[in-house]
Amino acid sequence: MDMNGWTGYMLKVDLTRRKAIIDKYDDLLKIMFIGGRGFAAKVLWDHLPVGVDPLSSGNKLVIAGGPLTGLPIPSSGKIVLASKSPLTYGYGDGSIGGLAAVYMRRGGYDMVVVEGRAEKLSILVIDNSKVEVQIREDLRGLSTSETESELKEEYGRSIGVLSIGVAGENLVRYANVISQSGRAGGRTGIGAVMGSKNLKAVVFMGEGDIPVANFKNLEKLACESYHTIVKLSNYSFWIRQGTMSTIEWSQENAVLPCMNFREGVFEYAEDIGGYAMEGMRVGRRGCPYCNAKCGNIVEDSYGFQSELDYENVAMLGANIGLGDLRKVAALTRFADEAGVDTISLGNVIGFAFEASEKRLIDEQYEWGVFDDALTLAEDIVNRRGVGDLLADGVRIASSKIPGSEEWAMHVKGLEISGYDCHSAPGMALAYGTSPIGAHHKDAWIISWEVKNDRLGYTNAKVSKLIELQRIRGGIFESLTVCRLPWVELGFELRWYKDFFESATGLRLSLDDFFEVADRIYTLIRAFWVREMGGWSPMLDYPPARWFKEPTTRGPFKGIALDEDRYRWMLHLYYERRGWSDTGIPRRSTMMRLGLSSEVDLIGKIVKIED
Ligand code: PTT
Ligand code: SF4
Repeated sequence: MDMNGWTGYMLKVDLTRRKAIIDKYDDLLKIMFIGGRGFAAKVLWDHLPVGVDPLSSGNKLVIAGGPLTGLPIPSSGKIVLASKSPLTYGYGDGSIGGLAAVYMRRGGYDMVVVEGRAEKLSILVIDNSKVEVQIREDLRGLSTSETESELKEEYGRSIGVLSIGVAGENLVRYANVISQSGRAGGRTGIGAVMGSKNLKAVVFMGEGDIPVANFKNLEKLACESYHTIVKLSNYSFWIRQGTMSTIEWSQENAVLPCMNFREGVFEYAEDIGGYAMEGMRVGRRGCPYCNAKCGNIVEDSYGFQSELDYENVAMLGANIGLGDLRKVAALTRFADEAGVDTISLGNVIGFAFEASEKRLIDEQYEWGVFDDALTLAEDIVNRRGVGDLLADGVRIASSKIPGSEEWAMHVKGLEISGYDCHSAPGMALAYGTSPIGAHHKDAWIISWEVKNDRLGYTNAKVSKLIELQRIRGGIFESLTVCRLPWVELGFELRWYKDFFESATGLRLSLDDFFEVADRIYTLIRAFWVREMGGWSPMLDYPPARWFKEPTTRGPFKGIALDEDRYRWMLHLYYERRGWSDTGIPRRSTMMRLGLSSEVDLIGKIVKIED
């Protein structure tokens, strides 16, 4: 059966042998996993050797789109980048917007899987069905924007580029991948995986048509949906501030991380918030096919252009005590050029500042001092001095700095994104159970929690969390389109069912999509269990600081998480997911979700319950 929406092809590239094969993949994958994250999880499960070193040539980089990626509908220019993570040693992925998504699909591929290691620094050029691995030592040490400009000079402007900076080349474990000077993806260390493969960049060119079941209908829907989006009530404010208004929201609700997540309020929040940004803004950027572009461009303290989003400012501003937005922008630009994740970088700098304050390291840093932060960031991406240790992330660094474990702010090795959870148990559980480590992508439950039941540890929160994971981490990551029109503007979910039907010819209900989402979550959990050789609920806990050290200021002063009640919610979460008390998927759950061959393998590694 020919199915539309998907091209049906994957490109497999072996960098060691400099060989590429175009392969038709099994149709069943489309129905069972849809695309993007679903495809990546299945490919990594099926083809990655158990226990592989994430920075060895045996690891694989998966670049995957879904059936809506690159179609002319709102915010479809996104792809998933996935690998075994060098930061967590478990499943890792990230989403990145840009022309790479569009040209990969127009070039004829739903996914590209890269394995091996090039002998010398190389680029991968995918020009429709012509694929080439080129040695490009001349690009070594170039920033991501220099790399992209150089490649545009050579290949023209109609290309999509994914590139790494020096952080990826130097195997900083939280190096990410950058595109179009401000699109950033793969905070789980996908940039380091590319670096370990000597892969400086991937260039996509594609002129083909993406097969669609009912193009007329899709066109009509696209037209209606673009019009609908601009009429949504929050649209004009979103266009003004994008994610930056979350700074004020987080401050008001006392969840803005401050001083390495000690507090949830920051005295200079107003100076780094959405309104301050508006006064400085010189432009707006974003992803292809989006009419709600949210990348805010400002001039940094050196006069260069930099893109500001909430996470960048929360983590490289409030969390390190820096209240000057132009200087925060300079740190963000540094991160973009070096190709390092701003969230982890903000965590690591906060961690180092605290270690210095407590005299656990010899280096002297001070909260809020820009020069200290920049020097440290430079040391990290170049792996110099203490930067070498910090380039491995807070989990590894804290294991070598006695006395720092309780305030190494991570879950499963991935540093926490921008929400303090002393007084947000639902968000703490979202971080605890996210399938990649502490990231808000899968469930930004905090907005619901603040409105509905701030401090409760309840059944309803667990249900809401799973619902959000199914929609955000399941539907959006597998259709592989941007979720922000839905999250921020209230663009309704029903549109995506209609887009899906026009693209593929298949009508799925919300419950059908949820089943796919549950399959993906369970497979990813099985992957973690396989790679860890077992599981402990402690791996699903947030850091000790939030339980043991109440905040000292703001409206929730004196509050900390309650460990017993957190444990109760976690166990309820396991039960709802059909996982055992120790967090391992049950045999019956895996069978129900059609993961029978996976059950056999996992059963050889750990004892699984019925
Ligand atoms: C994402 C994480 C985020 S989430 C931000 S800001 W955010 C940080 N941005 C960085 C950056 O910038 N430079 C840098 N060097 N590192 C950065 N690390 C951080 O990375 C981004 C938007 C945003 S802005 C968000 S929430 C939404 N995320 C989506 C998602 O995850 N899936 C999806 N289907 N749609 C999404 N839409 C939104 O995309 P990671 P982008 Mg990103 C400068 O990658 O690894 O998932 O980490 O993709 O194209 O930049 O768009 O307030
Ligand atoms: Fe990209 Fe922002 Fe548009 Fe989403 S809303 S597609 S992140 S520009």
